[in-house]
Amino acid sequence: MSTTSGRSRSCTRWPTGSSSTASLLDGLLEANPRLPPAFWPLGSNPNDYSGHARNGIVRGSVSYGAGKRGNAASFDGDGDYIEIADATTPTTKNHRFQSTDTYTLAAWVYPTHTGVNRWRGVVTKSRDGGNRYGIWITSRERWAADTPTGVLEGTLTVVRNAWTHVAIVQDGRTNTRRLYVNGALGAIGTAAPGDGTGPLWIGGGASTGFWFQGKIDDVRIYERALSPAEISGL
Ligand SMILES: [Ca+2]
Repeated sequence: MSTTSGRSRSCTRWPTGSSSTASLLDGLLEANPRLPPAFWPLGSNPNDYSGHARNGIVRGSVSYGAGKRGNAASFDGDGDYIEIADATTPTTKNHRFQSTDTYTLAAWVYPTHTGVNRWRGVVTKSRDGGNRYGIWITSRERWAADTPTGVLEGTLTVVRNAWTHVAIVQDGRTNTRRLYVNGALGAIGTAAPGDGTGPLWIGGGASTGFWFQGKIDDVRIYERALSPAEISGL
């Protein structure tokens, strides 16, 4: 490991994880260096390992324990979450998207308590202001992609105490937005704007109080549409 500051960061890997995960990330970074993903492996901290310094801040108390890819972040459902501030500089990814933009938001999720007439935010961007997007568990206990123009809700009931992979894929070129649950298409709708300037939250909808209870692992944002095969490999 280099002892010099700055460039030594390139040697840093996420605390725990599989080699296949590393290969997928590295390939994407090389394929599209201008628009790489954001990546929160949540092994022991809320840091972004994509190289874009989108490190999170823990609000309340978040613990780390056995997850899907190494460790995961654990939330008690009572107001604890990770906050990633909206970026304001042009050289830092801001994670704001227009309806004509293409992106993928993906995470592994292990709910220990679900909606039961109450929505729960899993990974949500700018929920409190502007055009939002994000992964939610709805009050009907279903996985969903929420936007200001409508909710894309799957039909499968959320399974508690089990890992489920959830991904939202928006393709601005085809004006579509898809929800994938464990790699399978769960719902499809039209693309929506998600350019609000509020923070990204892992573990809740912040001031809405729709806290997530359980574990979240391996949160990623890509600025391209991952294929179903790629999603299944996350
Ligand atoms: Ca992890």
